[in-house]
Amino acid sequence: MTTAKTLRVGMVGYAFMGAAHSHAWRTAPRFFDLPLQPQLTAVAGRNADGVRAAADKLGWDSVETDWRRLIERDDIDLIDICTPGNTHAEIAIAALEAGKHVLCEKPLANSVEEAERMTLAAETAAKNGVFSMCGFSYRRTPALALAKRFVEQGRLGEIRHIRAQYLQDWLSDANAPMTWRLDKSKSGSGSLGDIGAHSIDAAQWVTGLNISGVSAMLETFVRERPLAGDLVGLGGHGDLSSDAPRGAVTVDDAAIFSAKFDGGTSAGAIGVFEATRYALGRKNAMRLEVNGTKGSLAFDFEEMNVLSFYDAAESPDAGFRRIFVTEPEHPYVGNWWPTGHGLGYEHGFTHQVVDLVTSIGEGRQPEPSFADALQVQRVLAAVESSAANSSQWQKV
Ligand code: SOE
Repeated sequence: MTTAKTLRVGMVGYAFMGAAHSHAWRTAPRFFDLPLQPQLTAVAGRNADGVRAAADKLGWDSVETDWRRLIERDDIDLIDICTPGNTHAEIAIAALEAGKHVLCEKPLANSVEEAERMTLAAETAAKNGVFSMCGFSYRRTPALALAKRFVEQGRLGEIRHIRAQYLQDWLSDANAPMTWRLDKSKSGSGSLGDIGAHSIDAAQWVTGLNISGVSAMLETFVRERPLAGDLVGLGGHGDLSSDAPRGAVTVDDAAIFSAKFDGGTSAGAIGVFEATRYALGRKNAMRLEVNGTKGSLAFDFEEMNVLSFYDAAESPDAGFRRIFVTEPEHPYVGNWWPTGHGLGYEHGFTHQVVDLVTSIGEGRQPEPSFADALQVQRVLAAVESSAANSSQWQKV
């Protein structure tokens, strides 16, 4: 029996991300020793039947139909925000002002202005031991965490090139329905913020370098799609009749940009980024390649348990070595299965909970902080502004 104190969680939203977070809250204390024991105290959603069904399925003790009630409740310590971006700022700031810790899905907000207000609220709350974190969950993929460890150990030397792609294909069907992810007023941007934000965060985090300027291009291939009522989740393939009412897609379908990195000892690093949901056959190819003066590393989430590493000190024909990141000495892995067995998509969210709860329990600011996520938001804004100005160079 555990003697750990509790951390009572109230989650807002219960679709794809809500399910992933629920699984993480339930699972983390079963595989990791945590200083606080998470409790799935309440979940909030506007649809009374929907939120009740989600609570039963995902394991929450009670429901609310207004997120404000979660914040008023004194039996809740942390608010977990799993809703579209247009709601993040209001919920996060209200929660922090009420003294509740916050976990907020990515991207942090729909604008730099919102992200700045959230960061100010976060920094004020942190002075009173109330913490916040943004959910860039890919940081917690063991192979990417190992990549960061290699960079910190100096095994890549000085960083020259960063190549980041995030390729999916779930929108390639022109009849796939409209979802909130395609509505700028809800999502802020399209592929850029939904998946490109992950690449930006991962590239900056793994290398320890920040993007200082960009030149960008955005494209929307399909400008109208069938309306799909209250559809949640990603949407999938369209089986709606061709005369179904259609709605305007107001976000980018694809984003491409080149970038310059600042900071660290590698003032000269340059990068290329690509994010799209139209790369047929690529399902969740979140890829990162880094070339340094001593070696290179490459990662692809479609083979998430592998990190490829090239060490220039070895014979040139040794090539890239495929490291199976499935061993107890690798980040997070020792708490799971016997050597060699591998992990999945959901583990990133579980590790996110582990890191968050550990930081809160130890009274430390968790990472990525809202300030870290604000830096990503500034890059997103610079990309949009460059693209709107014929790819003109835009400082971040
Ligand atoms: C959809 O493109 C999506 O679910 C993103 O919203 C997530 O952040 C990413 O993990 C997978 O793809």
